[in-house]
Amino acid sequence: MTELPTVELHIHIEGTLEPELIFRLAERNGIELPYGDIEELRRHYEFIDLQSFLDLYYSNMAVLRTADDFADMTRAYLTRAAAAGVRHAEIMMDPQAHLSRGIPLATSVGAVAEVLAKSESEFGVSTELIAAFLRDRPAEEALAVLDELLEMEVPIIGIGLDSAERDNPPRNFVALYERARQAGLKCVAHAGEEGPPDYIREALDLLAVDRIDHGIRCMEDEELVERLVAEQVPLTVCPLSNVRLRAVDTLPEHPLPQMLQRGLNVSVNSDDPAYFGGYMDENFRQVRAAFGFSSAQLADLAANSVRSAFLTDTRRRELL
Ligand code: ES4
Ligand code: ZN
Repeated sequence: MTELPTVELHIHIEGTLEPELIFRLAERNGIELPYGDIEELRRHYEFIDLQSFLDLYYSNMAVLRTADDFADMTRAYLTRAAAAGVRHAEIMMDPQAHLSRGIPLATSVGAVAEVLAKSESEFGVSTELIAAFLRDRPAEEALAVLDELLEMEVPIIGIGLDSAERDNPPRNFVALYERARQAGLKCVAHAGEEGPPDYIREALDLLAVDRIDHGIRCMEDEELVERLVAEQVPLTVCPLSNVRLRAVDTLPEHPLPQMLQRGLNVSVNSDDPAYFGGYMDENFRQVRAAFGFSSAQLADLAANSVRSAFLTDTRRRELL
């Protein structure tokens, strides 16, 4: 079966690191993993909240050491994404998570960017790279890393904000977003995943973001929903992620149908597919099964992704 052509706006490249590749890279780099085999590692993929996932996500990154490791991870994602029907992907990565382990930006970001430069010709997936900053680390560190990225002239289209959301509000990163915007970068931020609706408001008012990653908790705040509808702010929703991190209890209870019904600009995305049970194809398969979306609703979701992407008009027309 050929997959529905899709555009992916919310994906962390480090979240595509599959257990098989973790073991292969560990062996290649002479790293002793705290798990005897893949099955033992997989037993740790039961999460109770965002933090319990982040602990494993950061711990597994220890196998990423060389430029080849980052390149192999990126190629594995592009191969899988192409098979899932993804035609354009805007990919986040966490440079600080590697820099803090002693991996230079030239190795981590450099290798990912080099593979992405050929993704359209080699995999049929056009791509953009977004440097995401860790909100549970100091804002000064984020600023210094952004400055270094700008000096390196790595081809990033924008910046993001991720990691532990609770008690790490967008207001801590005003200077970072000001500098990014001055440099001509697009701005996105995770907000309203675990954090309160007010963090979505802060990301809009204080960081002037172009998109909100997740944003599902807007549904608790009617005034905010009305604003998001009026301004057609893109919300990059990740259904399987929300279930696995227990932002919602079950997929049938996910607010996605209500969000579409209200006229919010929502898209479906995979977030960290190696951790949450599936790539774009599986996210679409499961939301179709749970909600029985009509072809008009599926077309709305697809159109929302295309219009919310950071694309040239030429490429946007090709994807519509
Ligand atoms: C993330 Cl699901 C999620 N939320 C926040 N930060 C993240 N980094 C990677 N995945
Ligand atoms: Zn995310």
